[in-house]
Amino acid sequence: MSLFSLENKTAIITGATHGLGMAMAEALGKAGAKLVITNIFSEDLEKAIVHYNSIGLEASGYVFDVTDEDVAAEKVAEIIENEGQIDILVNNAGIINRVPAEDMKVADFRRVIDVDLTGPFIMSQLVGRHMIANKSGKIINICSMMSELGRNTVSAYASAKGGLKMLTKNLATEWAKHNIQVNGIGPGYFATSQTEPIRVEGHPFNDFIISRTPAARWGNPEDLGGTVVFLASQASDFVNGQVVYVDGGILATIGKPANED
Ligand code: GCO
Repeated sequence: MSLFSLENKTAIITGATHGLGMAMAEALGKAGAKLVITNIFSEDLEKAIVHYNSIGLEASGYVFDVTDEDVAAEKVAEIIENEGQIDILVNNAGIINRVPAEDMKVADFRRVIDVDLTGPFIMSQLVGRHMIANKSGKIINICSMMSELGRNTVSAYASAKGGLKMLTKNLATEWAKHNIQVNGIGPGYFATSQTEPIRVEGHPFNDFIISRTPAARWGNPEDLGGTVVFLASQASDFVNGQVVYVDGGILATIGKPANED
């Protein structure tokens, strides 16, 4: 299993104070990585660090907004000074705003693009320069079903996540020569706080997702662990510019009529 070992590696995971980010950070930590967690909310970050430490994982936290390039530059420099070489960057921090396109405020659209697309660019550039100097690195961008598909009310999110898929391919193209692999993970529909409003019992979306997913269930955050460890490890050294969809088969199928099992 040494191909998948992350011993002596350090990973930055943005926004990993709950949900999918936390589950992925735990998987990286259990594979041996030292964790560096960022978030804009210091209280959430403190709680998350206590949680990571309580399950035996080494983790440190840095409070900043990934969309603020000047602050992010200072913080990334501080992280490198304190933690040493950064081997893995997971661009996980993201937001969603569900509003019909005809009603969405331009400022709200811009904010989603800023957090979900420009933030990963800023972090990739800052950490990427350090990885270029080290001649090695793994960058993992957390994409979405919405990197491929549209859905009512998520125009900003789909635009950002579609863009993030292309940023993944572009950075892979530019930085392969520096031995940096840039890949994405596209989670399907997962049971997290982000999907809680559309997962409640009786909500039509809940039944829709279960019938739309060949695996016939919502994903559990732990379902992402194997993929993130693979993409962070030596096992994926010749995998570059791919988005791995972990979706219970959603993107493989056209779906089925309501009356079919
Ligand atoms: C939605 C969901 C999605 C998921 C996920 C799908 O409103 O459709 O929240 O956007 O969060 O990204 O892959």
